[in-house]
Amino acid sequence: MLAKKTALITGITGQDGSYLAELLLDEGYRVVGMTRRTSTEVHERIEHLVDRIEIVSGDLLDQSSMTKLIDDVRPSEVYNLAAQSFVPTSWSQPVLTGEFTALGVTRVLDAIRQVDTNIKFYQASSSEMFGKVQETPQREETPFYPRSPYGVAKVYGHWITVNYRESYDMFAVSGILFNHESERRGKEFVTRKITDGVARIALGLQKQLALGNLDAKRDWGFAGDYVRAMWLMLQQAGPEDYVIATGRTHTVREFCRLAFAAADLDYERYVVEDARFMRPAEVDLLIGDPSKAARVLKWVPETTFEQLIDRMVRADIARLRPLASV
Ligand code: NAP
Ligand code: G4F
Repeated sequence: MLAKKTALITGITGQDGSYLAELLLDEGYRVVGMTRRTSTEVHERIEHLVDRIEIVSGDLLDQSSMTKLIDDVRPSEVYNLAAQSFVPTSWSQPVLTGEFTALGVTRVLDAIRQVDTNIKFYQASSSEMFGKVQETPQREETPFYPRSPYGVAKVYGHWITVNYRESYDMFAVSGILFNHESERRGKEFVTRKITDGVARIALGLQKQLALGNLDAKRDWGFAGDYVRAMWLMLQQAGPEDYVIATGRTHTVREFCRLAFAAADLDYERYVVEDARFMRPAEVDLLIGDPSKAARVLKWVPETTFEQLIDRMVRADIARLRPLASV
């Protein structure tokens, strides 16, 4: 019998970490998740998995904890999902964002270099790196032009991954993922803010929904589909970078229209534009070209935009319904 492969996931408590842990357990892996020390241990997204995964303590800010952890766990694959991932926070905390989201990648890579260069590494890169887009649709070769400290940090994370691959012959890949969402998405991100708002308005718990730029366009997919692409990248014969996207783009306004319609509401009656949610520099349009992923990884997204919105609205209504009857 083949020995079980071990995967170490940084950021296991996040949206993607929870879906990736489910996928790797289904694939027969021993799954180890790194969490950072906090005074309260709320791991809502992985509560249903706690009996099947191992949780270890570490922090992307601390090199020695990362090296010791990799040495103790001896994973065959490392998925580096941990980051300060909310774009607006990267303007209010630019240095911390750089420490987590940029230098954090080097810390993980260097820990692997010191312990065992045969460990495979996945870096969670982002379509935010394309920023003020230089080409449409965006593909693996499209030049980067980041528009936020977060985007700049992710560009660093991308290139340090490429550099460790080329310097130390490591199996290190950068997955350039476009926006992916789910009912587990943080409520500060626009899709979940909208579906949570729709549910509250439908249940009489809220009257209005204040949003920023309704004209921004994103290529939105379902997180459950995207974590499969991460895994597939590490199962290939050689390390390469991939764009993961649906190839379709929609405005925030369109997301609103469909999400409110899913609860038989007209968004124009409830959505108000609020300058507080505008950004100092915006990414106006993202649309990815996932043809390399389709050709090499045989990856295609399974959930449509409409299905994604529908499942998110239904989940938020089900979650909030008990509050409405109090
Ligand atoms: P998320 O829900 O915000 O999760 C981020 C994770 O990082 C959380 O588990 C968080 O732990 C952890 N973390 C933050 N700082 C840390 C530190 N110093 N040490 C250890 N852990 C730390 O993000 P996500 O949506 O799952 O995204 C996963 C990754 O993909 C991120 O790197 C993100 O930037 C990138 N990405 C996301 C998308 C998307 O559309 N979702 C697209 C492209 C790229 P706590 O629970 O302790 O906060
Ligand atoms: O949902 P968002 O906050 O996601 P954003 O900035 O695209 O970043 C997400 O996707 C990236 C991949 O491209 C990830 F790397 C990153 O970690 C994160 O997961 O905003 C989407 C769009 C923006 O154009 C924003 O200006 O929605 C617009 N928007 C309009 N009103 C709003 C709001 N965004 C938020 N968060 N809140 C609003 O009220």
